[in-house]
Amino acid sequence: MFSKILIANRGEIAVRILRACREMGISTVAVYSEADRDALHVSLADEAICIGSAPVSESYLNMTAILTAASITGSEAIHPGYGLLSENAEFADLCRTCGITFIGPPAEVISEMGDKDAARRMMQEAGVPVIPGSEVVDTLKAAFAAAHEIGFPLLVKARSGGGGRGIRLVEREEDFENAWRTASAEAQASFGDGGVYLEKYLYPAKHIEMQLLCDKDGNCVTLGERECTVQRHHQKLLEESPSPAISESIRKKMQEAALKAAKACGYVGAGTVEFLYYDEKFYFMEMNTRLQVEHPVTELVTGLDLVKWQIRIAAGIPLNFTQKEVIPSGHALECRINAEDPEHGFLPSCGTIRLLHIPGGPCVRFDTALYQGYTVPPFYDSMIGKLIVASSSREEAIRKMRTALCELIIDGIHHNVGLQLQILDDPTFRNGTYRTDFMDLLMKEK
Ligand code: MV4
Repeated sequence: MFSKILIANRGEIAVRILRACREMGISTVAVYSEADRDALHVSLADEAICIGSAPVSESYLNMTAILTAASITGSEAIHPGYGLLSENAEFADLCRTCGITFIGPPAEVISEMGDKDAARRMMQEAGVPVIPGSEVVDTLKAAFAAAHEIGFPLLVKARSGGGGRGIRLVEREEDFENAWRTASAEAQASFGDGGVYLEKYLYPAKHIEMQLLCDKDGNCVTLGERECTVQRHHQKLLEESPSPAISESIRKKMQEAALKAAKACGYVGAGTVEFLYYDEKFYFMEMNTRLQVEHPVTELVTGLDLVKWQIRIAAGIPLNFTQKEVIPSGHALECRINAEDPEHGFLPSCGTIRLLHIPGGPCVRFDTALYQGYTVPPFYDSMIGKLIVASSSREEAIRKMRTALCELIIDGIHHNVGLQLQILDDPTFRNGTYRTDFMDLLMKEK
């Protein structure tokens, strides 16, 4: 087992990983930018190294600075968290070259699943249903031919995109050429790869993802699904497990498909297979090769600590349970708390936390890096915490979440607690039939 781990991240996920390490008796190294000098993860770590200035390109994405910090502190492993370098195959490979364990899948798997076109092809060959679509279309002629076969509306998706980045909706044929050219140019600018492919737009649908845990001996288990359909501008707002919308037989088939996906790419570590559920069928969308923001939802219904299992697997320790022993129970909900101003187009809000009161009680968890007096900097993602609750039924969990949201106090910045309450109170959310058009419809009501 590792004696020292460097956490190459910030905010709530850095605190989350630090806690897991401390519980395992592993020393911790935090890295921070000049803007994060007063951040919670810096004070909680055993050691902390300033790796650059505020912009992520100068600090949290600075691979050389991070690897240097790992080297001078004698860290044996690096946990990348989510976002940032967590799905950067080059970084995973650099860690390997430096003899430092990257806590995640092999670089090759990150690279394969990061190529959304190759991933789709691999899944098709493995017998996993994929969304009707095309391979990369790099000429206008090929693009139009594929578009005519798929039909409209369709999505143009960037090969190197993912999680909502590099997606463009095309409703009509007359808009297609411009959309294809623009999407490709934006992909080239954003990802250094202009490759785009087409997918039939399945709408409205549900977004359901399956959590996987695979060790280095080839043992792979699924830990149940999470429903992540409540999204605004491709940013997840609320997640829950189990999904209120799928039957036991669909769940079993989705689990089998997720295991096929893991086997096909030789997955190791914690991973997530994202599906779209439409017209009572499910389709592979993409595979995330990192720990997800919403992992606590799975932790609360399975009782497993996913971060600790990531660390154990990276250290070569095999799973000590089988699929039959994974018996999710109860219902969990997560509401993402963002520092943004709903009265002004959800613009990011920063400032000093004057008063912070965190709700509690049975199965109420608030994952955050906030503390009273902390100043939220303007440089990073606007998510400042995740409120996660669990109870015996979905109705009870919704009631518990509502109570916790009403108790939560974050004075000093704008936030989206009001919007979360509106979501929870909506009849379509409450009856579980909400789909990908949910937020558009809800915002129209406002
Ligand atoms: C889709 C889709 C429908 N059809 N792809 C991909 C990234 C993720 N953030 C959303 N994604 C989707 N990809 C095809 N071919 C629907 C979604 C989707 C969604 C779309 C619009 C509004 C809300 C959404 C919530 C979840 C998934």
